[in-house]
Parts: sequence; C-alpha cells; structure tokens
Amino acid sequence: LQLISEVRAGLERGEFELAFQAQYTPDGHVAALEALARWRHPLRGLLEPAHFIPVCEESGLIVDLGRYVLREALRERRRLVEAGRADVRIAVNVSAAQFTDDLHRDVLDALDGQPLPPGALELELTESVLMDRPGHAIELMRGLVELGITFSVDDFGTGYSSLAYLKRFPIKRLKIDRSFVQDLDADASDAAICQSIISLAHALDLGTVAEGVETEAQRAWLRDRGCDELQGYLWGRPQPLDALLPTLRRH
Ligand code: G
Ligand code: G
Ligand code: MN
Ligand code: NA
Repeated sequence: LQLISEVRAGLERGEFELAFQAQYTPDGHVAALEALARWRHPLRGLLEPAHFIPVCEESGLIVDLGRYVLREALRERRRLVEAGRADVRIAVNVSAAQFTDDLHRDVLDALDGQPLPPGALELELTESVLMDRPGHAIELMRGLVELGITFSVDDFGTGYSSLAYLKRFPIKRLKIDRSFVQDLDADASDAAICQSIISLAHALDLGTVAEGVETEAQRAWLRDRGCDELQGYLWGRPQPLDALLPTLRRH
C-alpha cells in the first residue's frame, strides 16, 4: 500500500524516466528503440520495472505511468528527428489496463497536435491483451492505425493467440520471446520454435524481432534464418537516449 502512494508521488515529482533498447537489422542498422520505464527513486536509486510495474498493474496506476511513457517517448523522438534519425521507430509497451477506448485519446494527447509519420510509433501488445476481447482489440487497433501507429506482439510464443485472429489483427511484427532465443544453440525444440515463428510471420506478411539476443551464435543463427530484427544484451543494456544519440546522429 505504501508503495502505491510512493509510485503516485514519484509520478507527480517526475521521478520516472525512459531507457531505450535498440532493435537492429541483421546488418547492424538501428531500426527501432524500445522505451522501457525506469524509476529514479530518491532513496533506492534507479529501479527497473520489476520493482514497480506489478504494483502499477494492481493499482491501476499503470494507466498514468503509460500516459507518461507515451508522452515522454514522443518527446524523445523529437530529439531523434533533430539528430537526423526520423527513420528510427519508437516502440512502447502497452499493458492490459491501458488497452481500452481511452488509449486513442491518450495517444492524441501525447501527440499534442503534432502529426505522426506512419510507422514512427509502434505499440507492443502481448497475446493475452489481444486475445482478451479480440473483436474489440481489432476495432481499437484500427482507430490507432489511422493515427499512424503500428503494432507488434510482445513475448510471442508464450501466450495462446489464435492463428485465425493473428491474421485479422492489424499487426506488423511478432517479437519472439527471449525464452526461445536463450537456448537456441543448446535446445533443438527452441530452435524449431524460433524457426516456426519466423516462417509463420513471413507467411502472414509480418516482420520478426528476436528478443534477448546475447551471443554472436544466436545473432548468426537468427540472421541466417531471415529474422528481420534483433534485440538484446549483445549490443548492450537499455540506456538513456543521451547515451545512444552520439552513435545514432546523422547529418
Ligand atoms: O526494462 P526491463 O528491461 O526490465 O523491462 C521489464 C518488463 O517491464 C518488460 O516486460 C517490459 O515490457 C515492461 N515494461 C517496461 N517499461 C514499460 C512500460 O512503460 N509500460 C509497460 N506496460 N510495461 C513496461
Ligand atoms: O519484452 P519486454 O518488453 O518484456 O522486454 C524488455 C525486457 O527484456 C527488459 O527487462 C530488458 O532489460 C530485457 N532484456 C533485453 N535484452 C535482454 C537480453 O539480451 N537478455 C535478457 N536476459 N533480458 C533482456
Ligand atoms: Mn517489449
Ligand atoms: Na518481450
């Protein structure tokens, strides 16, 4: 209970910030930056989502945090554009409680009248968020697509999406859950799952992003099998945009 009021106060005091993790094409170009929330706690230091996302989900504060993250991610995108990298999309995680009719207005508010080039902002949804009310999800997503937003399915393979719906949702990409990527080299069934997800995605005209790529062997394997984008500690931990900008800058 105390943590809930601390998070609420932290949001009001501006203690939350974003770290970014890049998604690379197999030839090493940055295609996207995923925004990940961090809490600069006055006493406990920089906290990762495991320390505050669960309590935010339980209390409904995730909606307020989500609004903040959307606004902040778009603000940071403007700096990316100024650095000559309008081509890099920004990806933002969206949880179940945020994925309601209010999301459309939240996105419009965060845009603040600025147009959004199609594909500049991607929202990451999990299978369970999509499959909770699939018909409603499609409606909501269509409205957001009209604003220029794209969608990816986060942690793909861990939930239970219906393939019939996968075809109907306006999604652009599947993000292969890192649990399958982790043991790619050692576990034949994990390798088969990664291969199947890539094949399925391509058959449905979707892109793929492998999460949790940590080794050169995993990178090579995924590249050789046509995985479109790669993300993971192999290229570093999520970092503030300021730390990433020097390598991204293009004039
Ligand atoms: O940041 P880390 O690298 O520790 O992220 C852990 C988890 O927290 C991930 O599953 C990620 O999706 C989730 N997460 C991080 N930032 C956000 C956010 O802004 N909103 C939501 N809903 N989840 C987030
Ligand atoms: O998918 P989600 O939105 O849950 O993913 C973001 C989370 O994954 C963050 O906690 C991030 O720190 C973590 N992550 C990113 N790359 C790697 C990696 O290569 N290995 C592991 N173990 N975790 C990673
Ligand atoms: Mn994600
Ligand atoms: Na994920």
